[in-house]
Amino acid sequence: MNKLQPNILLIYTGGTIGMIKNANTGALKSFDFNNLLKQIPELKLLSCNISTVSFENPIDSSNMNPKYWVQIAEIIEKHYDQFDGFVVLHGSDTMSYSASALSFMLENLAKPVILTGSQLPIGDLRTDAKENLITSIQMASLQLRNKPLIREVGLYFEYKLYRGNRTTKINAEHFEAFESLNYPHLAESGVHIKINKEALFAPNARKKLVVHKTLDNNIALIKLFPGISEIVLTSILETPNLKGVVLETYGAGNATTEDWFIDLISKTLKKGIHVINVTQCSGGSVAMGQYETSSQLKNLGVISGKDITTEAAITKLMYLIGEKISNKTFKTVFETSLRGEMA
Ligand code: ASN
Repeated sequence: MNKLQPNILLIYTGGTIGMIKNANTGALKSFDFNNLLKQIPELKLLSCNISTVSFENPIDSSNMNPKYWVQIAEIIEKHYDQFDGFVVLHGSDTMSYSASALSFMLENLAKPVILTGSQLPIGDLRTDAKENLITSIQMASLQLRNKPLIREVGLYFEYKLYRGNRTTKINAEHFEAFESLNYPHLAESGVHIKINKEALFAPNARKKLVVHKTLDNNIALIKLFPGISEIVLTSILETPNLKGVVLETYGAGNATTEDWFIDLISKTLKKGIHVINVTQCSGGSVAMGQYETSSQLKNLGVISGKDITTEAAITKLMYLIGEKISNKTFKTVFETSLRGEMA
């Protein structure tokens, strides 16, 4: 390796970027990594040393789960000291969940971990994969006084680098597939790469990387809708061993004030199940107490997700329950921004 250049580890997990069409059915399925790399000889021209590691069986990211998140985190942990930056090739479908999960799992991260992928396979003539991959590697290689410039989990897609735990996949068709509505992008790639320095996360550089690997998935996600029935809601909230719920409410954190609903939430909280209020809106924040339709939730002790995305709320809940945070402090810890995921 050329020591004067940053060392970048490319981690291939799967996704459209490395898929090919099944000749008989026309459906896209994962392909092997070496073939993928052959498609981009330009990688050799970049001013960094690239090493690669691949999942043994690359996946469509719709098959993503916490076990794979642990695998990715362990690859990063194992190679953390030898590399200056990490680029994770990942399907776009659940990329925001993985970026959020990794942000919580990698405490005191002081190097870039950039997730990217594409909407069209790398072998396709009109592919968006090459730009996404090449610029992600360049962003992960950026240094300031011999130290990585980006020191957090990012997501790069279609000319923009976002804070990973602030993103949501918003489009299955457009190349611009992601949005970060409550936080500005970290960098933009045009003729030049422009870094939005004030938006970058500043970790405590004196602390060592701690990798958290226990995620508890005894949680549920409930999206309210006008007409949601007591019987459905009750059956979800009575799930054995349920420890937490992300409740997608309306607008600024509002919900029906019908007695059965309030009683059910109250009973759930009394059982020690954490209830997180997040908004169904793509942008904006929960502000319990702003309307009468959220005051009771606030008084009951429902946790405010503020302006967090559902993806970050789900993974933060898995992480904090996995960390066995006490019931006494859980609300305060959840309502604190740990990795820049909320205001
Ligand atoms: N189904 C694919 C995946 O998430 C979609 C993509 O990568 N664009 O793996």
